[in-house]
Amino acid sequence: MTSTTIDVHFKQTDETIHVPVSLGSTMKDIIQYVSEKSKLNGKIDCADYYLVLLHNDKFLKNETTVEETEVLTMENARFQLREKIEIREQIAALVSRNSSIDEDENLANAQILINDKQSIETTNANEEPLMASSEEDISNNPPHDQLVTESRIEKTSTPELHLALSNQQKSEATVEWQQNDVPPMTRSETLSITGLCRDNCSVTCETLHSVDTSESISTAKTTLNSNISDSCSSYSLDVQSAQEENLTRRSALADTYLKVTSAIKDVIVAATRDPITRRDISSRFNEINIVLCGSPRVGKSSLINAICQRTLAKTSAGLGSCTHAVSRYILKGSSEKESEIINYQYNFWDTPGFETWTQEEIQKHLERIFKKPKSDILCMIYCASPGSFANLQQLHWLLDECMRKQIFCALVCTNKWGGQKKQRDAIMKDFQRLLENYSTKTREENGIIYFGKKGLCTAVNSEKFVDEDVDKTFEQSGIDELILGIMESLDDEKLLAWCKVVFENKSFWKNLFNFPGQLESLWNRLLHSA
Ligand SMILES: Nc1nc2c(ncn2[C@@H]2O[C@H](COP(=O)(O)OP(=O)(O)O)[C@@H](O)[C@H]2O)c(=O)[nH]1
Ligand SMILES: [Mg+2]
Repeated sequence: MTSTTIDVHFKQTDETIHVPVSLGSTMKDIIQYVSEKSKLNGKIDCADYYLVLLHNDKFLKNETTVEETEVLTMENARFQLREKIEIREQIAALVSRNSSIDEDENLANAQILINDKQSIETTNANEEPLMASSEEDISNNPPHDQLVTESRIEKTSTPELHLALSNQQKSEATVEWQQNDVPPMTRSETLSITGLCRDNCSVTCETLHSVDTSESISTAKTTLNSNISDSCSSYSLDVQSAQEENLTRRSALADTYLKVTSAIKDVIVAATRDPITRRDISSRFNEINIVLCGSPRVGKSSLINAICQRTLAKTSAGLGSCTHAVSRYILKGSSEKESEIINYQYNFWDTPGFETWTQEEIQKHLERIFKKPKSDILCMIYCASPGSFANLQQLHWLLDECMRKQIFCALVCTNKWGGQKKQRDAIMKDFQRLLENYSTKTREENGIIYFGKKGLCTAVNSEKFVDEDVDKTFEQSGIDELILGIMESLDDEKLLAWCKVVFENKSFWKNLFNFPGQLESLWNRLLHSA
């Protein structure tokens, strides 16, 4: 049997360890050897680490032998030992790469940056009765055109000057946004600064604001004036002479121009205290919606908490549900990339009122989410738990509506140990029967039953379940599989957004290595989309 030495770079300690191996040595043997010989003296949990072949970055399963890797026949082949959790960073890097290539404002742009400052906000139904009572909701809103907040910079310089601007800079030159979802505004004021720039850069900034922002408006005006004159006075270029200037001067002017654009944004941010308006002022912003349906107390909130590994929604242990109306739970944050702020927001629409919804109401509510500007519905998750009330006719309507809108549907039997097996089986049977209306069953793997790109169904236990009758404890189960199932089924442009939903779920990323087939396919898809 051939015996030789291979080099393994241990990323965490930045050491290279020479490992004696034979053809039959497994990756697990190598990991153990490196762990013992490294500075960490074997004080690591080998289960948290994995080996890759550096030249192709391929994840190697623990049982793989040296012979199977064919590493001994390669020249300068090197292994690297990495922490499993690092897969998140690698996916983040891929997503980030994707964003810099594709500047479109779509879901594929959602970024995962490690330093993201995530914040969680729970929107109480009382604070913002979104979707709760549509009639009332709509009548409280000002007419659509009254809510348009617009800022425009018009630049009428010579064509030569424009040539000095890159495409991105040009697109920055006109900043325009609309937002239809702000609370009623009481009066409007126009800030208009024209003729300050000698190159005919005229700036008009108009915003709607509430009464209590008048002070901010006045500060904002001053700031705007001073920002613009500061920026522009340093380049008091005449358009005529600008034509004769060299490229350096032109690009300096372009920089100034961008500074002005950014100053305008700052001013508008300062001019309103309304968080929604502030949020929407960002030049790049995406809202991603996940709709949760099912009767009250079936475990919708618990499931979302388990998926995100964050306490996004309150759960209730009492008789009544703690979410009486339709509520939105928000996961939001912002990332900074090349000094551009990219805001993102995930809305989880929790629908405890679903039980009473008619077909028209289902259509109306989904339509409203669907029509939110810069929004997309990532998927719909329907929950039913053994023994709980589930109206199949209603679920049928819901599925019809989702399919019409091409929304992926995950039907989940929650709290799977909470009832009898026959109840659980009956739910799963109903789910399958309904999904078969839209696609044939394509496969069944890891407890997930797939119906192509249309939907899936599965049973999970979102929280530890203690069965006191038999004194037995059931741990959380089926969550990683569900996350992966949705990941596998969503289109590439939605895949990145879903990765972000589960980005903080560190145990999921570690456990991903228990599903090597899925890990590989996920990685390949991400590489492909990047
Ligand atoms: N053991 C266990 N309890 C669950 C599970 N899902 C929900 N629960 C419990 O069921 C109750 C209702 O859950 P909740 O998520 O608030 O339901 P919602 O009204 O549909 O959002 C809470 O006491 C949860 O702790 C589960 O999968 N396993
Ligand atoms: Mg809830």
